[in-house]
Amino acid sequence: TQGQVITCKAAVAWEPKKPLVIEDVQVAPPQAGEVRIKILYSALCHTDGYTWSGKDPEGLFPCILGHEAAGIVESVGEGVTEVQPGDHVIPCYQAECRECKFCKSGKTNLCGKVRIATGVGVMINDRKSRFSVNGKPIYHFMGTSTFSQYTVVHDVSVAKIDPVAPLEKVCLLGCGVPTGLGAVWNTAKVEPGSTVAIFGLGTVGLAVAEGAKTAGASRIIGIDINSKKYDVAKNFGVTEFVNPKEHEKPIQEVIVDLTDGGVDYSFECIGNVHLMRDALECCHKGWGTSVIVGVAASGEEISTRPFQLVTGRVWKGTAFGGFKSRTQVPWLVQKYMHKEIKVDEYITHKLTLSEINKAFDLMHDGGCLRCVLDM
Ligand code: NAD
Ligand code: AHE
Ligand code: ZN
Repeated sequence: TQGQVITCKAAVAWEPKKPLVIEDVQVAPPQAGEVRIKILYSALCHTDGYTWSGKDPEGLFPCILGHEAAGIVESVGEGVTEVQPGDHVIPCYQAECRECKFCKSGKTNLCGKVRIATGVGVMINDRKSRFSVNGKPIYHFMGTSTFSQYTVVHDVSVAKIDPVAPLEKVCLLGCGVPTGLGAVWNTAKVEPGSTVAIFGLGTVGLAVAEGAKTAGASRIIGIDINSKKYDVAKNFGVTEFVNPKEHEKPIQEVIVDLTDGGVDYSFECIGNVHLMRDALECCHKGWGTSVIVGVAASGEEISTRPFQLVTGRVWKGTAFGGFKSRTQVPWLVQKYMHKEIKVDEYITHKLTLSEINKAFDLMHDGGCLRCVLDM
């Protein structure tokens, strides 16, 4: 197949909110600096649902969504040296070129090499897509497009992992789990004994809980409007549960009262700008830090009284938990293999690519954390 167009199945999002359609998609060979990957497993993340909803300013249609996956390299383009056919890999929506201003800064995990292309659904070389259906181009998504049996990504967006690792599990290390763990370890840098509040107990929020537990947090308060989340959340380290629906007072006041003036760290893992404000305002005066992890829709804006910051609270955000993707995803895989981080526990459902619309429906079901598609 090397050097040839591959025809395979992919879930195409033709229009926002319209059910995805399994199509025969033509996948062009990788060009210079590109890698074609046979995707074996792909999970769904809330961000796929967000873009599908039409609220993502970077969401272009028709496109192939998906960014939490694992697979095997099928072929590589000219000049690709770090991976070869047969390598087991995880595609990374946050690239790492190790050469750009961002990568060299030592201050961020964001990379500038291909971001302009991935934000508009094309490859950086020729600003074109490698996907088509009957000659009609289909946009890429987040530089990954993993809801396809084959995808083409930039070489700076490929993490080579231990071939022994089970791909049906470690696909989760492409987004949600690292995001939550890294928000705690890299962005907030939670210290032992800290108090933590987590808004939203989906996969990302639960991974924050797990990260906070391993960081030695003394209290981990989980906030969710779905009370069924508590039993699950306990297994990830949440020590107390607050359901805003069960309180008359604004939630930030409830948390402040519970914690003698506020928490040391809070994390918004929902994507709701009102809760982002609440998360900031439930932090302790003088030092409390709030990290925005959730993705809010186009046009939404955050607000608070500047006094909140004047009096020492800190507002931050995180992308992929601050992890340098190509360097640290293989390390996270090793941590999973050594049973130092959970992955299996986040997988509540398994379906096949042809059942992808059912998987999107499941995302709104309180009982679903991650649904892994067998491609
Ligand atoms: P999810 O839908 O599984 O979890 C969201 C949780 O929030 C659910 O448990 C839900 O019951 C709860 N919730 C909803 N409304 C609420 C409210 N008003 N008050 C309290 N709880 C409420 O989603 P997920 O996959 O865990 O992702 C969480 C967010 O993180 C999404 O916005 C996603 O786009 C974003 N995300 C960001 C990054 C990043 O790099 N920054 C990475 C992955 C995901
Ligand atoms: N296109 C969206 C931005 C969405 C967003 O913020 N994405 C996160 C990852 S979410 C993964 O589930 C991210 O990494 N952002 C940094 C980046 O470079 O995109 C919008 O709203 O415009
Ligand atoms: Zn995601």
